[in-house]
Amino acid sequence: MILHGYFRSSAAWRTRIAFNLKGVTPQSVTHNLRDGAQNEPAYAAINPQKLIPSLELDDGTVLTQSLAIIGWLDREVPEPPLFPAANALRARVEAFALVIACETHPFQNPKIQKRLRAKSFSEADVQDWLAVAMNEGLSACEKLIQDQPGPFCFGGAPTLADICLVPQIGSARRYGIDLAPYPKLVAIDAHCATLPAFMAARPDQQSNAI
Ligand SMILES: N[C@@H](CCC(=O)N[C@@H](CS)C(=O)NCC(=O)O)C(=O)O
Repeated sequence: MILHGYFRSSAAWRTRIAFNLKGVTPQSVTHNLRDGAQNEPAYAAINPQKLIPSLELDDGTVLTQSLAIIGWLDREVPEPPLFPAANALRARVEAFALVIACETHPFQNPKIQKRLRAKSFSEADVQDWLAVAMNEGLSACEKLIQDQPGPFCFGGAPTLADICLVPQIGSARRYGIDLAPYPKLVAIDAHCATLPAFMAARPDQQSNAI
């Protein structure tokens, strides 16, 4: 099984956390997004969206989209579960994850930033674009867990919500977003950092980090 990733890709980071939590270690192949390796024909043949990550299964099947890869992994290796058993709570976990994966992270993608710069956005405009997108997403996420006691987003065990949150907080820090308005999210991120599965998935822990 081959996980196509890149140390700084937050979507790949999600899958690394999930694999670590399940105790599964796929072979890792890196594609340098900065050099545009995701656009090479060989990778486009694997993932028609030219996005990281992709997972090549041993029978040659290719899975794309980090949430689909994590869902597949959770069904293949049920323990520990990455979703709560209670139906409504599971829907809340999925909604939280989708706020990040569908409504927040896509705005910061390298190809989107490139398009903005090509449309003559100044660096300040690009930074503002990133800050608006991240603050909208993080602000919703902080509210979505207001009733939750912690230490993870939804209860006492990590779920897909935490798997999506940690890389998004990592991106927010990288882009200099003020996290003071999000004390619950910051506390959960700090708690996740105490778990080896989360720690080992960090970009700076990857052998190909540059
Ligand atoms: N929704 C996708 C997002 C994948 C994605 O956007 N990956 C980024 C890196 S985090 C990427 O490959 N970007 C390439 C580019 O922007 O050219 C997923 O969750 O897998």
